[in-house]
Amino acid sequence: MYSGAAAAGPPRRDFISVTLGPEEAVGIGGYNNGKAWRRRSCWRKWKQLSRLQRSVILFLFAFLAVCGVISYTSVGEAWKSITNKLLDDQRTEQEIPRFKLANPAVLPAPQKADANHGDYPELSLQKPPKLPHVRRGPSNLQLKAPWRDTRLKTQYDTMRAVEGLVEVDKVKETEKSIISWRGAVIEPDQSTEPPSSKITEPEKHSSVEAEDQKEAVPINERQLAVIEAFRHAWKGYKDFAWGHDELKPLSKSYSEWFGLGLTLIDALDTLWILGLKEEFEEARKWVANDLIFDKNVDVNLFESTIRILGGLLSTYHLSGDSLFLEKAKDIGNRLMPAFKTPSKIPYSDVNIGRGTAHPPRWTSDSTVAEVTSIQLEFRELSRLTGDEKFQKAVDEVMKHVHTLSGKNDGLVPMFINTNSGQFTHLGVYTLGARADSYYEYLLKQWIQGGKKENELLEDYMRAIEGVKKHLLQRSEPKKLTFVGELAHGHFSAKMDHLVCFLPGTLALGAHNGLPADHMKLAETLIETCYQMYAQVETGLSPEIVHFNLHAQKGHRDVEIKPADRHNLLRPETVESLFYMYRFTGDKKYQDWGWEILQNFNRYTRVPTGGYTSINNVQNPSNPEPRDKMESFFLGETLKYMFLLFSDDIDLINLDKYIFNTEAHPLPIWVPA
Ligand code: DMJ
Repeated sequence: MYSGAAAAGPPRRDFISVTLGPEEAVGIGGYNNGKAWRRRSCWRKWKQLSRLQRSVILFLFAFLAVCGVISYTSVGEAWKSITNKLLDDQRTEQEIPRFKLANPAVLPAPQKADANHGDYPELSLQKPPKLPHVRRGPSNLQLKAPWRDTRLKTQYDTMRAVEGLVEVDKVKETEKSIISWRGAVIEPDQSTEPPSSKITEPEKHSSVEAEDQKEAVPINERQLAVIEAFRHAWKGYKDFAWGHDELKPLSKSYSEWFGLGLTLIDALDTLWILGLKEEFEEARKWVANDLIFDKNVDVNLFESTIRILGGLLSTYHLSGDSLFLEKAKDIGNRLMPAFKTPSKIPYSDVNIGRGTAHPPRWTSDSTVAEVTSIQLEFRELSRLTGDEKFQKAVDEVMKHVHTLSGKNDGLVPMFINTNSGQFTHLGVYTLGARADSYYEYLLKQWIQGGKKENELLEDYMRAIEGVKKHLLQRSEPKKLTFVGELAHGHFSAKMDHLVCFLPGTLALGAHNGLPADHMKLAETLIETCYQMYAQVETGLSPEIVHFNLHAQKGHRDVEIKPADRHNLLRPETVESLFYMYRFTGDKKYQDWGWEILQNFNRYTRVPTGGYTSINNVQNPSNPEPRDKMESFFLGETLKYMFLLFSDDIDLINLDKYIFNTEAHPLPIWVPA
């Protein structure tokens, strides 16, 4: 062992002993004599060689000399590059920031989250592979391309770290930009400060460069729990329902609605936002090779617009991959026959292979929410393609509905006739099924178009006044404000879970300059929506609740009828929680969402993959799984969860994007 003790002993010296002979010892003269002698004897030997022998020796000398010169040059080069690399590496290590998990969870990690989520290796910025098919985004976008956002890359890097997949790639000092796997050309992050604990108003940036310099916000534990849930759901879909519409997780099979891979398309932009690269790539391949719209199949205009057209458009915007725009154009064109009606109010169903459309078999009516909640998508399609026919068709519907009689202080009936263009079944008003997204799209179209289309705003403002006047009541005992229904002058204390989109929409309006009392109403309504979960045995909301208007001993605010006690994994409450957190920064909204996620994990998660709707939210010991995972669980519910838990306001910035009613973000044409 080489130790301090050895070093302290007498110094050990290695040496060679040389004995000098008398001739050498005398000095220089003796040495010179020997050299002259050796030279003479060599010359003699050379002369004794044949001419051939001399030529061979000379040739060998020449050859060795040439080799020597060549190898000197290449060794020199190699040496130079090694030296440079070492210098580069040193610089890189000093300059590349280390990502660390910040923002520890307030609540404990979910039961089923991966055990090692707490161990986050330090990692360096990596250089993900460049994908050949990914192109930069559309040239006619008025927005900063979303894929320049360093935050999206940070999420992907963090995911890779969690999976232990990160390879530490050294980034050359000269390399100023990095190509992310999303096709985004981005600048390396300058710093990785933990996110601020409060969501603040977005800063206004004068240039793209300024935005690229902004600090990245790491993914936190709750977001990781959402990613874990998503992957579990995706596993079920991939194993048992790949390319089909919906997963049946218990029977390990699938169901078809349109036969168009609905879950896969609905989930594309969620995959992107969650940073699930491999899954996105696989799904993208399916879209490229297997998504064929030329099929003799009837699809519902509204559902295929919000899920398929909306999903493809938003994925196009996020990825910049023109494949998705091509597919969006294809389905958009195939849906257009729906508008060929006497009134221009579209039919509910279209055969996308044959190019024919029709109303449901039993009526010539369409649903009001359906014909007025396809506008964001068709308008955006016109803007991207330059073909105004899409926008013209849907704008006409809105203009027509704007002028119709039969409204009650801005509240609309649930049906509209495709022949006459008039409302039918007058006198019933709800913000739930069949009318809900009419209200949502009034506001959202106004925002999408740069807040210029006054009729939309007028209709929205009037409708909210109508809600306040006719539909608001308070329950007992907790005095929760809820939105009921009106049927021929009679108030019903019934509220669909679907109505829980409203607090989020009201908050979005207030954020965009509408009256502050909209925000107040949003705050009271989101509390009610949360109670629709909290007051139920499983902590999950039923499809419909009835509120108690009179205090009764032992009764809660929320009553549930046997026919209404199912839960379809719907997103509306989580959606509103997301908006409320973004606009207030109040962490209670994140905590409520976290409770809901845990209850989904507790009662709807199927061990072999996927989540299922349940029949009975009131029975924790047997919630009666329904054996179906709706596509909006991946398209909406988990996406809004992920965004709710994020402290990064630029992760789908609400001043730049507007979510369609299926949670697919589309650009605001004139962003704030
Ligand atoms: C989704 O398809 C959309 O959110 C729609 O607006 C309402 N229904 C489901 C989710 O509940």
